[in-house]
Amino acid sequence: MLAPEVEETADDIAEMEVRGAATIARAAAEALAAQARASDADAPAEFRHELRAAARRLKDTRPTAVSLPNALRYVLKGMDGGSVADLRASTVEAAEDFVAQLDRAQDDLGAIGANRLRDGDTIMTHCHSTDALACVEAALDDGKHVEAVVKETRPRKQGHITAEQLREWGVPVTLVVDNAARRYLDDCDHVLVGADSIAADGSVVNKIGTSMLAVAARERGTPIMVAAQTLKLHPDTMTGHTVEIEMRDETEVLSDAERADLGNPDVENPAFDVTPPRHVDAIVTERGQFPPESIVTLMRELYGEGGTEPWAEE
Ligand code: RUB
Repeated sequence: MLAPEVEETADDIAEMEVRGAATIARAAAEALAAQARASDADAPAEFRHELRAAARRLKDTRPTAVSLPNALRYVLKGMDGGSVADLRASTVEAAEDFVAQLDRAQDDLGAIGANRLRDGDTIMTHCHSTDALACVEAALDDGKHVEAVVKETRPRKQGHITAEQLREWGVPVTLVVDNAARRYLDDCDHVLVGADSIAADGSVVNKIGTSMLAVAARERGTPIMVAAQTLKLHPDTMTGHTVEIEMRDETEVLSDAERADLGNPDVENPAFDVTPPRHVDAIVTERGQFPPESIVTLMRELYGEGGTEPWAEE
């Protein structure tokens, strides 16, 4: 039986109460630990079966952020032992290790990203990324003054979360609608975004609108920096798989009543897009910063030749 925490976490991820690739990964690892603690399995096989079922329930919530399957993979690989007690303890420990690593990676990445930001720089952000904000936080800790132009990020307006966080840190923020980005790029020294997945060729999958911003920034000569811990590297893309782009409910774009008023046009709501590597200057990870084209070397080192599926039914 699935633990209530697993059902709650899966619903929260699907409804975007829990959102952003790193936060989703953390919640999924913690949900597997909750499943391990709650399990009343009598036999090791039954325990493993339950954990795999919980992982599948969590994985099927949102398809684009690879941090989610990477987190599940990490925890399930740590599940080890010949008794239910050993399996439980090792699963909980793996989940705790995962969360600790995630925090450490974000701190290390922040310190590296902060080196790219000079005192007095202005950044432009899109969506809300904890990895990207870790770079700003580290720059502020270094005593640098940073200002921000924050894109609203339709349709879910995650830019508001970014603005609120930056204001809490005392950063001067100018919030603009997405369509105003190009006008303000001349005032910005960097575009700073996060990622949901990085493909083997260095393509960056992130919130819808990132690629349009990157094209405009290239044209303006504004460097584009992607802050993405290695948890965002998508191992399946080494074997030719593409990253699935989530299509969300159209009511996030406009209500049924508004849609009816417009004569019921078709509406599409892709949540993410793909920015090609030639539009990205640097991918900043906890292992250093990389030109996008070289990220595959790190991917191979960390993930071997591709992703495994430890959650599959045996
Ligand atoms: C969030 C988004 C973020 C990345 C990185 O999309 O695109 O830029 O997930 O975030 P959504 P982080 O709001 O649809 O989940 O750096 O926190 O992992």
